[in-house]
Amino acid sequence: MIKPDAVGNGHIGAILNKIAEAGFTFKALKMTRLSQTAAEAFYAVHNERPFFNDLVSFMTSGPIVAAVLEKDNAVDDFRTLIGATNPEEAAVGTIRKSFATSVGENAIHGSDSDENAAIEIAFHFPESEQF
Ligand code: 3AN
Repeated sequence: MIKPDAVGNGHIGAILNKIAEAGFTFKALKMTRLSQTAAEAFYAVHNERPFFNDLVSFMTSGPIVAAVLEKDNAVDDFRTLIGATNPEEAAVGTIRKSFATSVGENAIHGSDSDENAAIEIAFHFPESEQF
């Protein structure tokens, strides 16, 4: 997901271009806005964390871009491409270093395992929108 901060700051095109240049293929893509219920469900794993309410509020604050990406070693390679959760710690050239403003508003989300990727793909896209 490209998060509301990066969408609002006009970075959709630049971020999609970086993803494509890194060798990922787009299997699904859409702009949408998460409801409160959807954001709470998506981040349910974090619901005991102190930042949960801020995270849900931020993720529902504007549109996001959801994508399904394909590549060998996609999960690890995408997490390398996006960089550390805190943009101050993210490596130069990563998406978060280039486009994120803070640890809470960090421009982009990537699945952390193949198993969670499958869950998150189904969360955003019916089979008819996956190619
Ligand atoms: P990542 O997105 O790098 O996998 P997670 O899964 O630990 O990081 O956290 C999910 C999201 O929760 C982050 N993308 C960020 O928006 C938010 N978040 C994580 N840690 C913090 C924190 N210490 N303060 C505020 N928000 C945070």
